[in-house]
Amino acid sequence: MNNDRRDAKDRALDEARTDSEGPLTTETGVRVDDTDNSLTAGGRGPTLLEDFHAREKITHFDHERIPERVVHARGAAAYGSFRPYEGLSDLTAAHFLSGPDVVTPVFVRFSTVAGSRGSADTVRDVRGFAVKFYTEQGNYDLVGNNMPVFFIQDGIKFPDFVHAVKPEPHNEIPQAQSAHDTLWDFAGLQPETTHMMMWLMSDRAVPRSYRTMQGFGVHTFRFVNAQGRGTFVKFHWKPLLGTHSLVWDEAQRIQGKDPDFNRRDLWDSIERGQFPEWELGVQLVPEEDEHAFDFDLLDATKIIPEEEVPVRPVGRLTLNRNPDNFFAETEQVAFHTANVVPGIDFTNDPLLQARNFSYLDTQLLRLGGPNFQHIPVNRPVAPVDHNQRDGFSQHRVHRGRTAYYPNSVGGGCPALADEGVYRHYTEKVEGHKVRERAESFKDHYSQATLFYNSLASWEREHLVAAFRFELGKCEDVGVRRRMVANLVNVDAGLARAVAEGVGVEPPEEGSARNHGRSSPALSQARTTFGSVVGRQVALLVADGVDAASVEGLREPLARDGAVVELLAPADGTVRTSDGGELAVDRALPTVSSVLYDAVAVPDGADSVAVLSGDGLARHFVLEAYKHHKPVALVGAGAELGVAPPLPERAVTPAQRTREELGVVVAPEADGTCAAEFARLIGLHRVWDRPTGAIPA
Ligand code: HDE
Repeated sequence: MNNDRRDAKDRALDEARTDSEGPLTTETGVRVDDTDNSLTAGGRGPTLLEDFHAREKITHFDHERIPERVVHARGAAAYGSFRPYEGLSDLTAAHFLSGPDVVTPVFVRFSTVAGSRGSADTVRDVRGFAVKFYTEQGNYDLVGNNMPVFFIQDGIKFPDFVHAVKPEPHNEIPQAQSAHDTLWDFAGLQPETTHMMMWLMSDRAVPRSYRTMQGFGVHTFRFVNAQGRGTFVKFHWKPLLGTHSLVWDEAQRIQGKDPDFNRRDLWDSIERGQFPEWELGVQLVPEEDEHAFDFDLLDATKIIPEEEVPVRPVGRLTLNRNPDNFFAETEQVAFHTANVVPGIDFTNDPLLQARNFSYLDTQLLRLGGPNFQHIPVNRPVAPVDHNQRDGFSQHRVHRGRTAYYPNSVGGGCPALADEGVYRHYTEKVEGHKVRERAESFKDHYSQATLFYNSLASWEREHLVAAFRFELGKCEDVGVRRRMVANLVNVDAGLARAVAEGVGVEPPEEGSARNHGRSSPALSQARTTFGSVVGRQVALLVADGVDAASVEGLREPLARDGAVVELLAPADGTVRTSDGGELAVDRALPTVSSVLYDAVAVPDGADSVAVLSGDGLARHFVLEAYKHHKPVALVGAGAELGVAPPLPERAVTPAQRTREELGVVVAPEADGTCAAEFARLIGLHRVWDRPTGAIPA
């Protein structure tokens, strides 16, 4: 790597990095010249206990696995940096937010929640978005999700919720799926889940890429400045490429075609030098406005609508380095909500309070004891000095006679710090010891309705289809019925549409009526569009393809950052119509349309004739069309024998043009054709295209 990109964390990791340079040894450094044959009494005799090499090798192997995370087991991570746009010292004493000169190394882990370590990436689920800032004042962990609210209000309900969403205990089915009775049983009986269930049924639950998903701190936190003044704060991560999602049908197919789809995308984009970036934004609420909202700031099932409190952009996160070793770094990284630095404090959100207990507790089991902060990925770049000693896998060799405070024998070290220290916000707290839910936490529907009202029509269609899919997988009709009865409090039309799909009687009107309010910022129709960076574009080719037609599409798209691949019936090369050759990137049987964002069929009568007789090629185009992806048909490409033929016959007589349907049909791959194709790719998907009748 380029040396000027090496930051403090990267340099610190050098100490732990190990390259294999041989010769082979045991763990104690004794050289080994045979690792294929055990030590036996005679060539065919029993293996001898004294074979320390074989025993060490097998014993270590036997102990290679550690418990996977109880939630968020499946993940992928990368290093990078965070740089503020401006100093925020008026709001927070956090040094990493003190000005644009302070660049802080970070490690970010993305994850699904319910599935186990080996489950597929593109399941319908919440995504974790956990950021570890290695600041000069110690590590700060912002352990967020890609949705701004949560399923429950009080951490004591977390085991119940997780037991409900995880595979059912008697047969461990289904893996990484929310579509089963126990989750929906819980949701129907626990109305505080309703708002989050709306998010889970939305397109947010199937992100196209980690690079194209938002992140949220979810809880209301507190900034505290050097004078001790507090300000409530909600954190937002906004992807520079926009927030984009897969189609549910596509997401399911990717689970088979490439279970590592999101992980691979993150890895590959960093390797290509297309570094994923997010903007950090904050919503700020002065302490005196704590009760100014019609919901409770401490309730994690609520957002603060951006229209009420705007999101102020404060800095940029860039991921630019893949880890060296998945287990050592991505698996062993230990996030903890209570890893805070001066200037950032908690609130009394009961979900956050429980997390502040849970994350430390879980690492003790998962990483085998109290010394997990010694693991290289977890080590702060800030100096560490304390009187904690011993424990499993102690990695420090503490010198001296003292491990207590106060001491004189050790010269009084470590002395108490007198500057840059963490000071808890001075908050007055009083109350009776009670086990109850505050009155201000009891509205479970208004914001679920707000979310529904804010969606574009295609987003609503996806949401209704998702509810139908999920409840349709529930065997227990009572579970379906109860959930639909719950939805009527969100919107009667929504409940009716779901009821019709899952065969239960349409519900009566609910207690609440749709209030008609919306928060337009919540819709993905309002996200950033226009970039083709990192978009996967397939060009289907065969012998006889027109070289100019290929290059006319490939060159401009690749120049703008798209990843353009030539797919042919077989790997190797294809002959071009002018007698040349083009290298094939992948053979069609090894890929699938669901792994690409757009497809084009370049000109060349012979090539198109071959592709027309190839079921995989025809299915590729049809399936891409079904999943609302831009299609370009150049010259003879328009003759590809796809049944039913592309757009016209697939649409109602609205007399749409092919362009409106996101299909570019052009006689040649000139600048106009390429530009129009790129424009459509930049729109992500052609959502208005009707695809219900496409049989792919
Ligand atoms: Fe977590 N969560 N969580 N969670 N969570 C864990 O910690 C927990 C919650 C989140 O990439 C565990 O190290 C409780 C909200 C992420 O390593 C565990 C409650 C949010 C990750 C745990 C919550 C999250 C975790 C499992 C309710 C979004 C992955 C392994 C009170 C704001 C971090 C581990 C990584 C992981 C507990 C709720 C996000 C068991 C008790 C809300 C991104 O400690």
